Amino acid sequence: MYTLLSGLYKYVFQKDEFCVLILGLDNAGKTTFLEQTKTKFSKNYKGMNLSKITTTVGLNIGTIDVGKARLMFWDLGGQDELQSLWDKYYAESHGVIYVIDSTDEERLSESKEAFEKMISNEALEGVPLLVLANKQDVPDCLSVPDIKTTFSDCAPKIGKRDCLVQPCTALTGDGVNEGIEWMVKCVVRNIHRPPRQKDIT
Ligand code: G3D
Repeated sequence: MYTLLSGLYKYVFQKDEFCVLILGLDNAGKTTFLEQTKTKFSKNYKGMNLSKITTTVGLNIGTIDVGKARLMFWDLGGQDELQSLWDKYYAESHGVIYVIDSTDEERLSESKEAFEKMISNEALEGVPLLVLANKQDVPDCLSVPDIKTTFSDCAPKIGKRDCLVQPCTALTGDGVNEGIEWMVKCVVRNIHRPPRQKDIT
C-alpha cells in the first residue's frame, strides 16, 4: 500500500528537472530576463525592480515549474573573463538561452563570435538553443531578420538541434512566455530521445 501511495505521490508531484544556461554578452539583458521569467512563472515570487538590475558579475540562479517540468536557470556573466567559465557548465545543461542586445549593433559580431564558440563545443550537441533578440522596445533596434542574417553562417554548426530566434523585451516581458514554453517543449521531448554521446560512458 505504501509503495502504491508513494508511486502515486511521485507520479502526481514529482518534476522532471532540467538545467538551462542563460548566456550572452554583458549588458544583453540576461538577468532582467531571468527576473522577468521568475516573476511570470512563480506564483509568490516578488521580483526585483527590473530597472535597478545591473550587469551580471558571477552567477544568478533561479527555478521555475512549468507543468511537470522544473527548469533551473544559471545566468552566467558575459564579460570576456567570465565567458571562459561557460564551458564548465555545458555538460550539465539541457538547454541554452542566448541573449542578444538588439540595440548594440557595434557588438553584434562580438556576440556572434561568442555564440559560435559556444555552439562549437561538443558538450552542447543536441541541446536546444533559444536565441533572444532582446530590447525590441527600443526604436530602430535590430530586427529578428537582421540578426538572423548576421548569424546565418552559424547554421551548419547549429545543425539539427532545435533552435528558435525569439523577439523579446525582457523589461516588459514581451516574448518571455513564448520563449520559455518553447524551451520546456524541447527539453521535455528530449527526455524521450536517445542519450547524447557525452552521456554514454
Ligand atoms: P546582463 O545580465 O546581460 O548583463 P542586465 O544584463 O539584465 O543587467 O541588463 C543590462 C541593461 O539592459 C540594464 O539597464 C537593463 O535594464 C537593460 N535591459 C534589459 N532588458 C531590456 C529590454 O528588454 N529593453 C530595454 N530597453 N532595456 C533592457 P541599465 O541601464 O541598468 O544598465
